[in-house]
Amino acid sequence: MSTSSPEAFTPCTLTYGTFDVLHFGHIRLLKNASALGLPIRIGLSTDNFNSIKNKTATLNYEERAEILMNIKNVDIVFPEKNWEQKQDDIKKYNAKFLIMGSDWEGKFNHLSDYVEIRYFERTPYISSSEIRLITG
Ligand code: C2G
Repeated sequence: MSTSSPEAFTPCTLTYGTFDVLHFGHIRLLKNASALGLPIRIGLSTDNFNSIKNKTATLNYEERAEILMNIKNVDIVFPEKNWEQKQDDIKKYNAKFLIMGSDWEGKFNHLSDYVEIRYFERTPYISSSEIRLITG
């Protein structure tokens, strides 16, 4: 698959996140993404962007990317370095859908001229920070 020009990318479903200590909440979101029938491309928060988001991750970018690249239907993981890159990413990766969990409800509606936005129910009672607490 050549990546020289944006239209070379097949249509996809795009999502973003830290995806630290991958758990079934993340997996359910990615399953919902798969159900849209297109390959999944993930803007993965860099370690630097996580600090901007006041988030600490147990795993570094490379480790989190390696895990995601081995999830069914995920064909590209690329760095999420800032909040503003999404519009360019939508064009570059030929995104038909942008999906996020419901904790982001409405936050990306300003992109709805470029892509179909879907918010999926966030899985309650599970989060990376809770797992970190339990596993110490
Ligand atoms: N998620 C979920 N259920 C959970 C935990 C997370 O559905 N129990 C979803 C979130 O809603 C998000 C995705 O999984 O869509 C990744 O979650 P995080 O890694 O917590 O992502 P976040 O730090 O919120 O980064 O530009 C957007 C940001 O990069 C999102």
